[in-house]
Amino acid sequence: MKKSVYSICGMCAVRCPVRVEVEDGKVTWIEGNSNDGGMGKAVCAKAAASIPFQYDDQRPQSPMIRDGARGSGKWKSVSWDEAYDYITDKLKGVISEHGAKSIMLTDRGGPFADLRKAFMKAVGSPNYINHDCTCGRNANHACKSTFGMGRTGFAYDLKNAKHIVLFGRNITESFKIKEVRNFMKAVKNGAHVTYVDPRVTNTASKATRYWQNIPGTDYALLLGITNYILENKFFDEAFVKKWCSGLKELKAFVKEYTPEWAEKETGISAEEIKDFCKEVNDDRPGVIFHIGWLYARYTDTFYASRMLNILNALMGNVEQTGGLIFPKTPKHADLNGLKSLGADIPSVDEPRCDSCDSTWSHFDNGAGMLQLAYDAIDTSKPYPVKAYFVHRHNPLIALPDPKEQKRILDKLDLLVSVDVNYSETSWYADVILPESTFLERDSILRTEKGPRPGFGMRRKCVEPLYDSKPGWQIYVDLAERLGKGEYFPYKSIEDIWNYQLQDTDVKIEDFDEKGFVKLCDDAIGCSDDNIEFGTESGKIEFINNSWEEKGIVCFKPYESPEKPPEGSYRLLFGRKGYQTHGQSCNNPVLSQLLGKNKLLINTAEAEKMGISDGDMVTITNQGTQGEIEAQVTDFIHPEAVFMLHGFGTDVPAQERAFGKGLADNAFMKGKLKDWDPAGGGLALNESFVTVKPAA
Ligand SMILES: Nc1nc2c(c(=O)[nH]1)N[C@H]1C(S)=C(S)[C@@H](COP(=O)(O)OP(=O)(O)OC[C@H]3O[C@@H](n4cnc5c(=O)[nH]c(N)nc54)[C@H](O)[C@@H]3O)O[C@H]1N2
Ligand SMILES: Nc1nc2c(c(=O)[nH]1)N[C@H]1C(S)=C(S)[C@@H](COP(=O)(O)OP(=O)(O)OC[C@H]3O[C@@H](n4cnc5c(=O)[nH]c(N)nc54)[C@H](O)[C@@H]3O)O[C@H]1N2
Ligand code: SF4
Ligand SMILES: [Mo]
Repeated sequence: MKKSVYSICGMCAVRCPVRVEVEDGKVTWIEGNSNDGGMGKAVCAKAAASIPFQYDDQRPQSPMIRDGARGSGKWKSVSWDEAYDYITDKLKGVISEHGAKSIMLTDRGGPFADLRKAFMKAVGSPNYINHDCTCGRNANHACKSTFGMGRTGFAYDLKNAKHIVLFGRNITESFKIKEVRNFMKAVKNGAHVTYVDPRVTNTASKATRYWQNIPGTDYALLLGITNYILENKFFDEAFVKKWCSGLKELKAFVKEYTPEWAEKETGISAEEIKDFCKEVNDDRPGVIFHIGWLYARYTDTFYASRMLNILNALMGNVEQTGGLIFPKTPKHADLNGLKSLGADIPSVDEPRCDSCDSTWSHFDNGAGMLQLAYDAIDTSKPYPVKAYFVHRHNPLIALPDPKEQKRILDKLDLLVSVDVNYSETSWYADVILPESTFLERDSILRTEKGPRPGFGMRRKCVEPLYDSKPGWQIYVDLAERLGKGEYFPYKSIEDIWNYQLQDTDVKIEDFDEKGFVKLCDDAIGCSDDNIEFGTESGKIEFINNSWEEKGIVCFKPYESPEKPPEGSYRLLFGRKGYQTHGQSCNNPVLSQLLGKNKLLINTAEAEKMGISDGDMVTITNQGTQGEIEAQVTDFIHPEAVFMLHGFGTDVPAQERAFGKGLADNAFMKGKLKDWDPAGGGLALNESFVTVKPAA
């Protein structure tokens, strides 16, 4: 028997709408859900590789409890009841000794996190935290400190843009499908694209202007650009007058940062900077300065992102075709949204372990800050944190310095990983709970923002192959066992969906036709009426009081990045279009396309050391050494080397990937502590390695 199921892909965090074909209970095909015009039938290679992943035996097949030292790889396969008993026994001990706040949970954030947030609320802990200190936090806080809202509080109208400016936002390789399709439409329409990166990427090849700046100098370049734009009045004065505050202070601050100054700092010529400014002046308001996504890079990246936000404001591109658009929510259609699963659970009146509600109150405390939670585990300050649930998250690859992380994790009484793979963190856990894959499970409903807001549904396509459970079931079961069942009274996913939909006119059956439901027939267009900034003044604030009151300046004087010590290179990283972080390296098909990572090194530098393309080299960072194949290329700045993130796994159960390539985060010793109190993001590109031919 053959059937077609509309669902939501789970092979990366983008979570595209898909259509899946199933024949005799097996998945045979996956493509984009073409009911969604932005998507068409397109999916990426990672989604296609979900089918071999689904039928792979190198993934956890039942709950497992550690049967040796942490990380020893000795496991006992157990029933769900045994695993739950083990976990609840430990949790009850932790709760009676330290209180429920001693439990924390981290996950990958996103539209399905509401369930885990509600679970933590039910348990009585304030410590829900997501992955974002290593991803978009700097950009998020930069947007919050200017526009008063998070990074996803606006969408980019790429398709209609006249000029797209990308600072290391490698939009065609580190992609979202709908976004890259819109980007390519703009390219075809003749839009200008300015791409800045010390490494030539696929996106650089689509650009009309490529700048190879000295690594770590984005902020200098942006200061030079802002200076020239203000000096020459190349900005939307009417918009700024109406909607922005702090122009006078901004002008005074950037006065010294001329294009000529920026040339010396960045290696980009003053003349080219000026030409660029003239071009964006002609192209505005359809100019988009992308504010950064993985902008957890340098100690001043928050300030670079702030300047990108300010440049958007200067372009007057808000709610303009080809600019920044407020993604419309059910509220914009005068309708109710989904009811949060935590809405009827009493709020938790305990301080957060990461102090994002006190010391760090300028940060968004919904997502928290994992590096600060690690400090709490390590020091028991502000209080002991003794139990840690890691859901769809792999900190031992995603955060720097796995050795240091393991030292800290050893202080826990309980570490539980809920994963579909044997991740590095699962392998170090006390208990692995295998979640059913996205093809095997239903998820809670999500809100889909956009010109026509609505809701989306992930539906189970096939029965679980192994003894796994969907995430919603795991948390319902655990809540029940912890005596909190009253807050999670759901017997089925339909109970959850009906709870979420209770304030709307939408029914579960309404999702059958397309896989999603739109709440209005016509797109809600751009209008000044939609403009609503979340700042205290309701304006775009070039100087934000919440930051200044914490003693953090909004206009930070420029400091040059550290030069690599003699014989060293700055370690950069990124991703390719057919990999997802550390989770795809062992995929049966993707591991054949991309079996390991290599070290990109500049040709002239390699020559100095007698290194040829394909040679093995030894890299060292503060005592950590590894061997990797060199890829000698002109396409990288001489001060830097580059490797793809997500390789070099030390988990033997990932047989195809084990020992292949190197893990970039292992060469970032001490970097758990290197983050900017202004933006909160870790400085992942502030590590250096020495390189020499392998012995
Ligand atoms: N050095 C360095 N560090 C980085 C980066 C880098 O490039 N270099 N990139 C940063 C970025 S941008 C990010 S977003 C983070 C990403 O960090 P993570 O969020 O940790 O990475 P992912 O690989 O997306 O997913 C984490 C885990 O989710 C599991 N998983 C996948 N699907 C499912 C599922 O359906 N259910 C469950 N329960 N688990 C699932 C995967 O097997 C994996 O172990 O890393 C950051 N850290
Ligand atoms: N195929 C695929 N797509 C993905 C993901 C995936 O795992 N796989 N993950 C998704 C996620 S979670 C994220 S956060 C995004 C990340 O997407 P991006 O934000 O685009 O980040 P990266 O892919 O890490 O690309 C970083 C680029 O920054 C460059 N860079 C390094 N130093 C500097 C500098 O000083 N200045 C400038 N201007 N550039 C610099 C690096 O050379 C690299 O090319 O990708 C998303 N899309
Ligand atoms: S980008 Fe590819 S892997 Fe990621 S959700 Fe979309 S289709 Fe799936
Ligand atoms: Mo990310």
